[in-house]
Amino acid sequence: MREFGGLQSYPSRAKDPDPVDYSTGSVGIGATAPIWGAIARRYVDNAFGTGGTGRQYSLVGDAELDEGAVWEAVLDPAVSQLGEVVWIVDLNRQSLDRVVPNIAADKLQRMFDAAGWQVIVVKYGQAMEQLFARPGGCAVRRRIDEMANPEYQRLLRCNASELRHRLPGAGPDAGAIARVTAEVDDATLVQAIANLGGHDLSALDRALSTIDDSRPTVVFAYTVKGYGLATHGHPQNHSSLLTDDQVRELAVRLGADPDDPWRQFPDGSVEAELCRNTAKRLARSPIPVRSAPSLPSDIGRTPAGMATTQLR
Ligand SMILES: Cc1ncc(C[n+]2csc(CCOP(=O)(O)OP(=O)(O)O)c2C)c(N)n1
Ligand SMILES: [Mg+2]
Repeated sequence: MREFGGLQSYPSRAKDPDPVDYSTGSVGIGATAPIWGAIARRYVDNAFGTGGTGRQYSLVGDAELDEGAVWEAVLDPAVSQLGEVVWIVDLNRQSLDRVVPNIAADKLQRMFDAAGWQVIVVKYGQAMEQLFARPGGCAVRRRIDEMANPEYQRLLRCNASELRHRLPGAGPDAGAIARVTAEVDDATLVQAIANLGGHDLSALDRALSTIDDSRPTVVFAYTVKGYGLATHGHPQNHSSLLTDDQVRELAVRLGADPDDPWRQFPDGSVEAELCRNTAKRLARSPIPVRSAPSLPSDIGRTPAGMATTQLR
């Protein structure tokens, strides 16, 4: 896909088919680059009055928060003044090749809060909330809230009967939880367990509408890595490819044709209209490719002898 000019592994202003606002790379860069963008915009606005307006969004991985550059930025007093900065943390409990045993989301949230950021948490989606709203459902919520990451992650790979076996656990609420899981049908149970807030567009929409632009904002959006794919939630699913059979199964589920994967929505359909309007909204003027300035290979000052500040 990359070689054919498709989406790159990292957003790239030079290589992506559609213009992107920031080229990123290693973890940490995408979090902090828009902060520099916000500072630069303010400078341009102060100096020339042409900086424009608008938010600076970053999508940040939860394991990306391990990067030192992230915390240098969060602690910087100037950053707490940048109300246009919004980070959305994709909280999938997974890093490159493992389920992070203790992501301590509440500790992270307190650290942002202490640095003057607005903290918004989007934890559960509607299907999960409906499960919690059933009689006895608060016991299910408590159990999931208190569960360690690896145990929750294991539930994502279970069918309904395995869920009914594992979910009650061994605590005092086991009976109540078993009763709730007995009352819902298989498909509802399996779907509800993986229904985290980051996959619920209306929950995300509500969260984004509460952003207060007077200070930077971080949205902790709980998700499942590889949501909707056969590999979802699997600890080794980073960059993993689907088998041909899995692609066919996915295509059937999406109403797509695996032999014609690039087929567009029919002209005039609601979907085609939505795509067209979105493309229009996101369009950017093309970025001119400039040739690199030539650099001298010799600056005429060949060092001779040795000089050091470290020796007497
Ligand atoms: C500076 C740096 N260190 C290490 C890596 C290797 N690396 C690639 S992805 C990744 C973890 C990604 O986890 P997360 O940010 O949670 O994103 P997810 O894959 O869960 O979406 C790491 C450590 C990197 N790309 N950059
Ligand atoms: Mg992650």
